[in-house]
Amino acid sequence: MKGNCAIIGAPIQSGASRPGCVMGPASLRTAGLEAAISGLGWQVTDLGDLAITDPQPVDHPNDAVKHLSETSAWIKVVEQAAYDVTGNYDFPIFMGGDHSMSAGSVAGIARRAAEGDRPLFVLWLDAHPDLHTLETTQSGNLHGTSVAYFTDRKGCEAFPPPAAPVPPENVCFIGLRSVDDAERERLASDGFEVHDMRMIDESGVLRPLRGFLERVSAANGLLHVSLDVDFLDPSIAPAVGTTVPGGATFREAHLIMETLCDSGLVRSLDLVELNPFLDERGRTAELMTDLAASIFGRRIFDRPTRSHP
Ligand code: NNH
Ligand code: MN
Ligand code: MN
Ligand code: MN
Repeated sequence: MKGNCAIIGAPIQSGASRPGCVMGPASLRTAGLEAAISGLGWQVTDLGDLAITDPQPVDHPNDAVKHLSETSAWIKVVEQAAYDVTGNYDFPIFMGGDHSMSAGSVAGIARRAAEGDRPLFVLWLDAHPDLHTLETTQSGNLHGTSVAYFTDRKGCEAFPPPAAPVPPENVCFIGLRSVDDAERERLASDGFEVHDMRMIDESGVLRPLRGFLERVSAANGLLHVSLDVDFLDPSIAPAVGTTVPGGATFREAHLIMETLCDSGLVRSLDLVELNPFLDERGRTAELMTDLAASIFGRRIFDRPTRSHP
């Protein structure tokens, strides 16, 4: 047995512009996530779906902000679940739900990591940096605020206070290609590690990823990976409300997952933004499941191999 994995659903869609992410966990289960990972030698427990009860009304002066009470309530529930599950399992997978889920999952994992005196690092695989605050968001879609929230919360005070903010230097973005002005400023000034799609075109995915993994390893850090469907090119992953052309290819995405697996540093994973209402015959759910399997050890061959005599 390679370890204990928990899968846990957070059917939240209040942070996204288009409804449908509520079906994300069900779609990943239908695609066979549990069997894919248990087939690789892990013991997998499906903890079911989280739910919110009775969201408290929360207001904000920025009138653009949408569904604040509901999203705040979700962040609180997911944070507590992430804190609990990281105490009992080697490797939890959080199934979204839109990306506001990760405000809670990262905050809860960070609370756990701080107790164990290990620095938490976050790999954010996304077309977007999700660095808006409640003050700067123009769309009002709160899935665009998760990273701002768990790194310092300034401007996100309407959300529950995070116990242990993640330092921006510990967050690495790969795949960016849609960045708003307010986010651009923070990316330039706050010390995040940033690899946009042009850099991936120029260097490939391995060079930036390996550099980041070396930093995680040198710091004896724990690594959380947050995979937004729109990190992937829309031609292979249509099931997301915010497709952006020019995303990661099938092999770039798998190579990242395979390299993450080899590193042995990853302790938790978010699969977010899957909107099954927009999918084509389940192909995006299957791809997200296969990418998760790659992080858990699925590979074409066991290494080392010799392709030439
Ligand atoms: N930056 C945009 C906004 O705040 C888009 C955010 N949408 C995402 N993020 N899908 O991953 O509205
Ligand atoms: Mn996102
Ligand atoms: Mn995105
Ligand atoms: Mn998105």
